[in-house]
Amino acid sequence: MKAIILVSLFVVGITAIPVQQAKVKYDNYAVYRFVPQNEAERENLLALEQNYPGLIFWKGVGPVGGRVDIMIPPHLQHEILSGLQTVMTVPEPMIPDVQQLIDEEAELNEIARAKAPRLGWDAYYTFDEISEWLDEQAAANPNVASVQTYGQSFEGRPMKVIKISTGGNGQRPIIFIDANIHAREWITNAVATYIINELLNGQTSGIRGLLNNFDIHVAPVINPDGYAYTRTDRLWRKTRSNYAGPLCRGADPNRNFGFQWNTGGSSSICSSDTYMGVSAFSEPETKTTAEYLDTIKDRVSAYISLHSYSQLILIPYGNNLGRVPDHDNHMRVGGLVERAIASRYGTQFETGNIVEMLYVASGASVDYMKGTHDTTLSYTLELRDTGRYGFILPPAQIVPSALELIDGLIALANDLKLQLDAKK
Ligand code: 0X9
Ligand code: ZN
Repeated sequence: MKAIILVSLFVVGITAIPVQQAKVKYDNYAVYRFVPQNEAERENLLALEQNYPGLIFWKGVGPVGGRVDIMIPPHLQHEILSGLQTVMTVPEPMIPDVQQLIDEEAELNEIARAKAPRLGWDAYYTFDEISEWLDEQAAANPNVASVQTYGQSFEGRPMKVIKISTGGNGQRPIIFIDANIHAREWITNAVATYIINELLNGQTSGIRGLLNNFDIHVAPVINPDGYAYTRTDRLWRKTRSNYAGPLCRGADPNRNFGFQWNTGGSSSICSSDTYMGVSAFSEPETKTTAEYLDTIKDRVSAYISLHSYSQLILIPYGNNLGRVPDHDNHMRVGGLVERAIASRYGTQFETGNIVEMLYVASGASVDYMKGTHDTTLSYTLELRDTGRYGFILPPAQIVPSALELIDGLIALANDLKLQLDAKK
């Protein structure tokens, strides 16, 4: 008996000690942008993407003429670049030292957080801080906001959505926003919480007017474990599960949704950044998010998935289904959103079908909503920038990114209201 207690104490003891993992460093890792001019160049890049695990593709290979951003570790730079030089033009690096950007971001974060330790928008905050802040917002606005924990991540973190409604007895159409499905895309959770704050506490009419016609549901971090892990590895993209075996961590949650899963643009190799997972909805994060969405499916009239970077408004589908039947309507509304976004600071976004604009990618949340639930408008928004900082967008750009996006959302919602009224 004594022995059993001792053993179990020992087990509890070791699991309870927080292990401080060494940070993954990217000293002298450089990001290069290639734009394949013909099929042969495109295939060369594709071969690198598929066969060279040491390279991290910030933007994967798409059509001829599309941008491909590759982060190359210092020890591979000579080999990769001299190889590519024989077949295509090799540009100067877009980001010469990724670690320098990460360090600068960390420093700016620290300064801003020392000034304003509560959640704000001059810095990026942790998963726990965001999660707690959501609960505080609901508690402070009990008549308009509620938080639902609809599931748990692989490592047991709460999957939370905040639901904002100013009336209508649960009958109003819903605009649903997901963010941070990709762990390293930090700007997306910051913009999502900014939107929530404007809806609940905003002083100007702005986005609050939308609440006369819509309920708005925001899930600001739908990949909690991945996001928490970006404090160790700033460029982590996937979840943190280990279903594929002890040596492989995580699947790409935006390749794991159960609509046309594994129909192109996702990898079956578990170490790949676009690993599809062992099966559709293998990841608790995608499974529980879809289960939540299924409960509100008939009311969701716009689904927006926030990503970065590239400044794109992407329309499903991401596989060979190609354009959605109402592609023209998505293009038209995308144009309105583009103009509204540009009206504030001139930031240029571009609208189009995902495969035509970017690359093939099956298993995304937006495809699930359009394909399974025929959601009226379903978009992936790739926020700022176009590559100067990429995923490591300085915190000073949080507020402008949020403000221009809010202009875009207002344009989208105003048009959506007219569409829904016309259908009545
Ligand atoms: O690859 C993705 O998942 C998204 N781009 S990102 O650089 N943020 O990773 C684009 C997803 C759009 N997908 C579909 N509509 N299928
Ligand atoms: Zn993304």
